[in-house]
Amino acid sequence: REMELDLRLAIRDGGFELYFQPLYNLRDDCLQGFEALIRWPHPRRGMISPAEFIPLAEETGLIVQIGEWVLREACRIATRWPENLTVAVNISPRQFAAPGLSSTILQALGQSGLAPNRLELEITESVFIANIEKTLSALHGLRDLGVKIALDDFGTGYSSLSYLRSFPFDKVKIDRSFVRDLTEEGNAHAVIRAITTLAEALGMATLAEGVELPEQCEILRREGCQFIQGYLLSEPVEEHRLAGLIGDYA
Ligand code: G
Ligand code: G
Ligand code: MN
Ligand code: NA
Repeated sequence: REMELDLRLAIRDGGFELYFQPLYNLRDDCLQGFEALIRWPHPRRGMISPAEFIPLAEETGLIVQIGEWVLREACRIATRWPENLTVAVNISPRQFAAPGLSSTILQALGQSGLAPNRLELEITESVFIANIEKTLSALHGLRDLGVKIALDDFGTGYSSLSYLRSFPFDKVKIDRSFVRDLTEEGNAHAVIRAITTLAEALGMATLAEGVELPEQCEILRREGCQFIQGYLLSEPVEEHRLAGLIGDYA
């Protein structure tokens, strides 16, 4: 397929870019760090969204090489930020299952000099579908490297609660579908409260994704959610625009 060939060329020629979106701490009103989000400026087709090419990269296994680039680049860029800021990197299920993820992470940390606790890995519930025992031992292995682990898109998968109980995630990222409906009138805030209460009881932080309105932010604060992310703060931006955001939110 043409797109697959183009993906291989982009891997070979360094044809991807990382964008960054701020993660904001509502408890102390400080910037926590940024999530790295890959972009593919295609020579003929313009900017291609990861929603379009990550599935193909997963199918073909090319995600492993792309993911290595993302990890290296994200760690390298994060070393230029103030030392209290973290970088979050998405790890797709195939990348998680492939051998060598922890050595890739160690390499990215070693080459950049980034402290392990400044790197946060985002995984989705779908990694648990494979083999729960293996998944848990892989997660503990990653945790032993000193990196943080977040559960991404929480609430969209199957029996989320059993996964929450089986591994001590540092953070649970509440899917934006729960945030979209958040108004004073509806009952969506009750779901947020239930999730933050549960996460807190299990010793995990919560972040709400897709926060677009000040009203949503205030409800989230009130319902005990610690972190937010979304267009209210900023869309994902290029590295050269981060200094401005760091200044605004520091
Ligand atoms: O940034 P955007 O909303 O367009 O991302 C769409 C999807 O692509 C999201 O689900 C996001 O998690 C995923 N994604 C973005 N960057 C990466 C990446 O570097 N690696 C992986 N595996 N997924 C990514
Ligand atoms: O699956 P993941 O959470 O990694 O996906 C992150 C994606 O969510 C990014 O591609 C980003 O473009 C998108 N996103 C970030 N903030 C918002 C927001 O406030 N509203 C909506 N609709 N999408 C957002
Ligand atoms: Mn994510
Ligand atoms: Na998400």
